Amino acid sequence: MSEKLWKEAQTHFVGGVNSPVRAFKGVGGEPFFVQRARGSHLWDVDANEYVDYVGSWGPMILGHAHPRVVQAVMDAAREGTSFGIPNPHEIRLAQLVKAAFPSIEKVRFTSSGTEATMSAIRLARGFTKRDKILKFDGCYHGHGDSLLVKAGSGGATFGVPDSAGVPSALAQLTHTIPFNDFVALESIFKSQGKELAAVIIEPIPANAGLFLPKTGFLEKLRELTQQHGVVLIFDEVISGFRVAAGGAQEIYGIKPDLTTLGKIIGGGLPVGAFGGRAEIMDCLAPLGSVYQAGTLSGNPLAMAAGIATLTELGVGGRMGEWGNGGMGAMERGRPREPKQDAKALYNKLDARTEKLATGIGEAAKKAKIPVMQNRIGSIFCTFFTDKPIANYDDAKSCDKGRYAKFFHGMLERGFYFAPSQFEVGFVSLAHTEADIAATIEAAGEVFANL
Ligand code: KE4
Repeated sequence: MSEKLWKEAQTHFVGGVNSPVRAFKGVGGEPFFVQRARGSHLWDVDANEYVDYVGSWGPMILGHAHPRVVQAVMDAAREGTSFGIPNPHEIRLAQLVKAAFPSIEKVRFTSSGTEATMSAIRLARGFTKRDKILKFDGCYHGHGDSLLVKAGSGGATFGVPDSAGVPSALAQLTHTIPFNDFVALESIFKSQGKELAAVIIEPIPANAGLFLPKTGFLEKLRELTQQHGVVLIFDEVISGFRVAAGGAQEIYGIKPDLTTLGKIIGGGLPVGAFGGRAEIMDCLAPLGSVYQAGTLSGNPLAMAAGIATLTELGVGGRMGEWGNGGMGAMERGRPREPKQDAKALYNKLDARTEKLATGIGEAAKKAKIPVMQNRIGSIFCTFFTDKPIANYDDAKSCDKGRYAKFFHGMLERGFYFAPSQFEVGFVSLAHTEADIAATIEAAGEVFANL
C-alpha cells in the first residue's frame, strides 16, 4: 500500500513529500506511509509496526496520541476551531511557557518554528536598526531567507546548505562561523560587532546530528553580544521543554534576549513562539513599528494541545484563573495541579536515553564498528566515526553510507531512526524498557552485518 501511495504522492507533491527530509534522500529508499501512532509506536499502511525514535522531529515527548492531549484537542474543537479573536487558551499556554522560561517577559505565538525565527530576526533588526546577523555553520533555524545560509537539517542532508532563490544581497547580510570556534567568534565581533543586529544560535545544535557547546562558549557569546549591543537569540525550537523544562538556557544558566520555541509547545499541532525582553518585544505591531502577524497564531486547538502537553510534563507555572488542561478545566474552574514534578520526568527521560545510547555504543564496539554517540537528555545521535563530533565539519566527515545501512537495517527490524545522519533521535516518556532492550538487540544484529 505504501508503494501505491508513494507513486500517487509523486503526482501531487514535489518529490512526493511536503517537507524534504521525509523523502529518505539522506538514506535512500522510499518512505512508508503512517496509518496511525500511539505511544512510542507507529503503524504503516501495511500494518508494519515500528518503535519511533523520530517522534515527528521532536514534538512527541509524551509519545503519540497521549489521551490527555487528544482529549484537550477534542474539548477545544467542540467550542470552535479558530476565532481570530483573543481566546483564554493563549493566556494559559503563555503562563506555562513563561513559568519555564524566566527570560521570556512577553511572548507571541506563531504557527511554525520558521515563523518564530524569521520574526525574531526581523524584530532584532528593527530594535537595533542594524541589518547584519550571525549564525553558525550547520545550525538550522527553519527556512526563512536570511537563515538558509550554511544551514543544517535538510540543507545538510542534500548538501545544499545555501538555498537557491535567496537574493545574494540578503544572504550577504548573514555571516556564519563554525560552532565552538572561540577564535572565529572573537574575530567576527572585533570586525563586525557594532554592525550585528543579532546572533541566532541553537545552543545545542541538533540539525547536523547532535553536538554540544564547549565549556564557556555560550558564556563568551553572551558576553560579546552584551558588549556590542547585539540581540542574542536562542533558537530552542528543539531544546525547549526537551532537554529540560526551561531548555538549554536552564541547563547552561545563560539568559538570551529572545528565545524561539516550537514543536513540543504545540503537542504535535502547528505552533511556534518567540519571546523575551519586553523592551524588545514591544517593538512589534500593534505597539511598535516591526510588523508580524498570523491568521492562526494562538489557534485554540494548538494552544490546548500545548497546554495539555506541558501540564503532563509537570510544567506547573502560576495557576492562573484558567487552571490547567483544556477549555473543560477552565469552565469547571478546577485548576489541576501538574501531575508530576517536571524534574523527575526529565530525569526519567535522561536515564532511559542513557541506557539506549550506551547499549547502541556497546553493540557497535562488540562488532568493531567505529561509532560516536552524542547525547543530552532525550536527544541522541549515532555518528559513524571514531572522532569526537564538536561542529558541522566533524559531522560532515562521518560515514553517511554506513549510517544509511544502519538506518535500513533497523527499519527492517521495526525501529525507525532519523532518515539522515544530519538529524537526531528522540526518546519519549512512552518508550518502555522493553522498547530500549529490543532496540539494542536489533542494533547488535545490524552492526554485525555492517
Ligand atoms: P518548523 O518551521 O519546521 O516548525 O521549525 C523550524 C526549525 C527551527 N529551529 C530549529 C532548531 C529546528 O530544528 C527547526 C525544524 N527542525 C526540522 C528537523 N530538524 C524540522 C523537520 C522538517 O524540516 O521537516
